[in-house]
Amino acid sequence: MVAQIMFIYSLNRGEIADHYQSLAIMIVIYSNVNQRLIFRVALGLTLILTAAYLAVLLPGHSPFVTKIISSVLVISAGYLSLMANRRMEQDVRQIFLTRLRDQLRREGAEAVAKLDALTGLPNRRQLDETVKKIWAEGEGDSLVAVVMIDIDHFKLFNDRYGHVAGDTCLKRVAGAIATELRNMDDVAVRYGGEEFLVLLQQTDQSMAVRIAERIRRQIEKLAIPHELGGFGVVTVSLGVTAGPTATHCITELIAGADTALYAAKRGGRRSGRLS
Ligand code: GH3
Ligand code: MG
Ligand code: MG
Repeated sequence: MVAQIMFIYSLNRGEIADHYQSLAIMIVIYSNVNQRLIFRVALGLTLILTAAYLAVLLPGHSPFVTKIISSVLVISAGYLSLMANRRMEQDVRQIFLTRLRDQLRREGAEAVAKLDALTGLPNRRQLDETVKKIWAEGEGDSLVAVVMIDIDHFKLFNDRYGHVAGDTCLKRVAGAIATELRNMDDVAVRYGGEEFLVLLQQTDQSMAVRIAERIRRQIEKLAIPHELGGFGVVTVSLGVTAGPTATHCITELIAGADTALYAAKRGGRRSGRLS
């Protein structure tokens, strides 16, 4: 368009031709501001348009003063619209970065809110989400097992060794539980104070019992001293239930595992640890 304008200018000897620079200015503003070309492209285009304009204007027929004024106007329009283009590009980048940072912060905060602060295990909020997903995706043919784990005589442990040692014990027990989970889909959750829940997918009762026994032995192997616990080291009692998602909701499975757990507790914590 600038080439066309300058071509017409070179043919037109009338006074009106001296004002053609206003059209070139509009084209430069349009490409730099309205089209929002990326800065490098806008800069290159502005240089080419300005050079083309000046190449025709300066040797042309207009009076000297007109040439100076037109040149200054076109160059100023190019410079100012390029500055506007650059500012807009920076603003867009800034908005993008701010949004990205906010999103990452939000996602980070959400992830942290689903973790237990002491043990680093997922908490009940995360459990609720996982449960919703399993029951929604299972379409009735999924087999799920729940293992409830409760540290034996933990109150006595706190009384004997103090709360800080109690916290350390909880962390170590949580770590032992987590390391015993082999399947990516299995989840270990800190369910309450000294209670943990393990959710096993596509696992039947006998398999769940074997996994629970593995967890129990692993915790015993930690050999955390517990003088008042009755066994010399920290032990846990466990309860297991399994069932298809089609006929069991999570509340039923947890209630079943809980009943089994308390039967194990009543059974003396040693002999009936698994039910
Ligand atoms: P049982 O063998 O029947 O399970 O007895 P218990 O003493 O383990 O059970 P009880 O429910 O009487 O006591 C649980 C204790 O767990 C009491 C509470 O102070 C302790 N506890 C709960 N959460 C935490 C925690 O975050 N840190 C520490 N150090 N102790 C905790
Ligand atoms: Mg308890
Ligand atoms: Mg307990």
